Amino acid sequence: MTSAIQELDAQHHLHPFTNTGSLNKKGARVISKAEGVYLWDEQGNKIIDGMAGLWCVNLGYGRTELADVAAEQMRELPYYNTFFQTTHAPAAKLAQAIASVTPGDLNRIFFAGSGSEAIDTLMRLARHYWAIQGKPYRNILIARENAYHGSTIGGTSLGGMSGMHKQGGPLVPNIARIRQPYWYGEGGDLSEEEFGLQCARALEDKILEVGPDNVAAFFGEPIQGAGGVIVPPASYWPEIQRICRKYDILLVADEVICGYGRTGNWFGCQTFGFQPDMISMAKGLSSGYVPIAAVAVGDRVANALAAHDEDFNHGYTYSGHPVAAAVALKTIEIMKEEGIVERVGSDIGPYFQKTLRESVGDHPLIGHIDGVGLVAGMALMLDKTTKTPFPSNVDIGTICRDHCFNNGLIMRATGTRMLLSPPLVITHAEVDELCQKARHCLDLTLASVRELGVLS
Ligand code: PXG
Repeated sequence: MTSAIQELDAQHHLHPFTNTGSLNKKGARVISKAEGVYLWDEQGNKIIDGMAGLWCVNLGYGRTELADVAAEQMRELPYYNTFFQTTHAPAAKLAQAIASVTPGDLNRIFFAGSGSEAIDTLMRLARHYWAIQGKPYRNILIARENAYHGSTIGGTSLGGMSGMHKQGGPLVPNIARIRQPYWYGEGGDLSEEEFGLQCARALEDKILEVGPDNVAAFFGEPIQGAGGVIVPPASYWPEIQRICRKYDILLVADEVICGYGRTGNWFGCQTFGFQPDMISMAKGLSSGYVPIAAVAVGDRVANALAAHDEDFNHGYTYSGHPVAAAVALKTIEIMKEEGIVERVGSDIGPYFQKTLRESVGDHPLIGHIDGVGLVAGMALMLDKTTKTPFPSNVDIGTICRDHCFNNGLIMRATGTRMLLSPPLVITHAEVDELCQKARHCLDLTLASVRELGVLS
């Protein structure tokens, strides 16, 4: 039986990253309301949201302060643009608030509506920077395999998702890619530290291959999120930074998931010990309550733009949208007042990592757990002792994800990895509940796999 909402949805709604025909046959899950770290579906089932929406609802659901500032701003000034030498208080104040939390000299803020738009901005900005240095040939962008940088044509081209590259091309030219630093999956016999250095040195090899004088920038997520929560070895990012500096290449961090406290610092680059020239941010910037994203630019690029007597011909109708900016400003204020980032770094983050490992680390399906702060990725293995993966005809991630949803837990599956990224306000008791549910759903997954005859 499908509900009236499911019917409308099946008739008229095209969903992102979805097989439309197959979804329409079974009907989409309808989420009706939310509070704190919980969601309720149309049937009244209560579900703990282990993914903070889509890595974004960091302050949890039901924050009336955010609703109130949105309503006030809509009454006062619902829209005005920031083109044509105009500004307004929410955009200017938010730019200052962002600069107050970004590390180093990342003090100039450009606004966008989504992470993908922020990435497109950074791609254009990196190339434009070199063009105004008189080096337009420095236009190759280097990124990583299995990176996710959004789904506009720019983000798709920069990202390293083969399933996306196959569709809607041709892609943006002059993008090169290097391997990802996935130690558990690809590290072989190397120590974590050695593997991290080896992966970083792949950047140097690529720079030398394409010619150092042709490279504009290196882009990377501090932790690859959608790629499966790939946490790089500690040796990785400092070496990447060293190589970028050696060849005078811009270092760009995509902080769309890691930014705003997820890893226990305001930004992922602080957790991994490097200082980017530019960063992107979205999601946690407004705790997902309104669409807004931004790019923070360091002195090197900001000063070059200021010194160059020409417009940068780039911008969006909703760049610095006043309602979105007011909500983001309030989000940052709440994060500061409630000490959210410090709590992730020193209390709930370590508690989550420890409890998750104690709850599921010894489970027969869990080969390895990666994670820091309030984000984790778990590798599902057919045989963890011999590191044997599941055969490709067994969609183990989807089996596990469906058990989770049917048992009151949202966990995201990406390939054979299960991901968690709960709201940053989650309590200790809620972490316990989440981890117990994860264990239970892994048991159900194991039973399903046995029924399929894949495991005895
Ligand atoms: N960069 C990173 C690192 C992201 O994670 C984007 C850019 C693009 O942001 P927008 O706002 O344009 O979506 C993202 C988005 C998933 C999933 O399934 C992850 C994202 C988006 C949708 C799904 O894990 N991340």
